[in-house]
Amino acid sequence: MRIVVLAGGIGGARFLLGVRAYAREVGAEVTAVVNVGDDLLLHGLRVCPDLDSVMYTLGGGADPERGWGRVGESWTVKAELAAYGAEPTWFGLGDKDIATHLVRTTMLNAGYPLSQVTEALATRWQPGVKILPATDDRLETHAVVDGEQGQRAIHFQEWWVRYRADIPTHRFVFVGADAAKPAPGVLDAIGAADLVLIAPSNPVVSVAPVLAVPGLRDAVAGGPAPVVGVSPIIGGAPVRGMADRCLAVLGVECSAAGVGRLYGGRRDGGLLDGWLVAPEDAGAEVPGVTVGAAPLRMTDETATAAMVRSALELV
Ligand code: GDP
Ligand code: FO1
Ligand code: CA
Repeated sequence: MRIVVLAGGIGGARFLLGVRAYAREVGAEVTAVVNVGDDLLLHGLRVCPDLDSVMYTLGGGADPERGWGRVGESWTVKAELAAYGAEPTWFGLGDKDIATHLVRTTMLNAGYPLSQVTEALATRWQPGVKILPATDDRLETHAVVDGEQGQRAIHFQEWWVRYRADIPTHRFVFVGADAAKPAPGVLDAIGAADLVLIAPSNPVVSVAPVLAVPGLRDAVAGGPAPVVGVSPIIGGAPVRGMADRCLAVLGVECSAAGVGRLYGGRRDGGLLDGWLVAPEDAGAEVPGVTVGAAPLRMTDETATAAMVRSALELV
């Protein structure tokens, strides 16, 4: 059995722990197609928050409380940069994490595509699933906000970290998406999949930029495998993070049903065959989609693997 998971950062990473556990039980192969819209160039270094969240989490090196970066991190470089007055001061890189960005940036500068660099980094972490960036090309999420002279676009990280997603926002733009190609292996994995899962990741700024890569959405919607999504919204609120603010920008209700309808049923040109919601959201209706309810809190691998089994039962 082959399983493909569309994933962002922490929600994607924790879900993948359960998918991997399930896959080990049944002898399945897992490919994660991960968002790169959060990526940024900082102090000359290429930082890939969602790829790193997935790699560190599956490799046992993630900080469980913070939800991003390395466990047991130190911040000497961050303090030294601050002593120089180096901008931005609102985004900090940990010392251990910087080693990842140094290796990645060196390889990228030598001409290797991000997908190959990601594979090379993963030889250290042995994540047990194939981690693919959605694209090797530049694809950056920007938020269009009110500026002093009309609207302006700011990088997703400035919107998310500096402004905590709490400024008047008109829309999101996936800069570079039009010209991006799916990374090598992405379309093949989707075409050969027996099941495609949409992780309980942020639908607006984690999953949408993955689907914005030309050809990727069509490969999922028109592919042979059943597609099941898992709701990141429980009881009308995100489990963590600011998905509510992201959904508000799109005018989408922050509910399990709202996100399910945003993805839409395959029958109506959407993506989903099945949509898994939490017990408190049972009764949510998504036209053309089989909706099921199961506990959706990813407290440990066993609970998360049970979510995967419930997702499979829907199709
Ligand atoms: P990010 O890129 O690090 O922001 O992470 P993702 O986009 O992959 O995931 C963020 C989403 O994960 C948020 O909208 C959360 O609501 C969701 N999430 C986090 N923990 C859980 C959980 O235990 N269960 C469910 N269903 N969703 C979760
Ligand atoms: N999030 C923050 O809130 N503040 C930070 O200084 C910060 C630094 C950072 C460095 C590397 C990395 O991989 C992630 C980092 N994050 C930080 C998390 C990140 O901005 C977002 O949570 C994700 O991009 C949203 O998916
Ligand atoms: Ca993200």
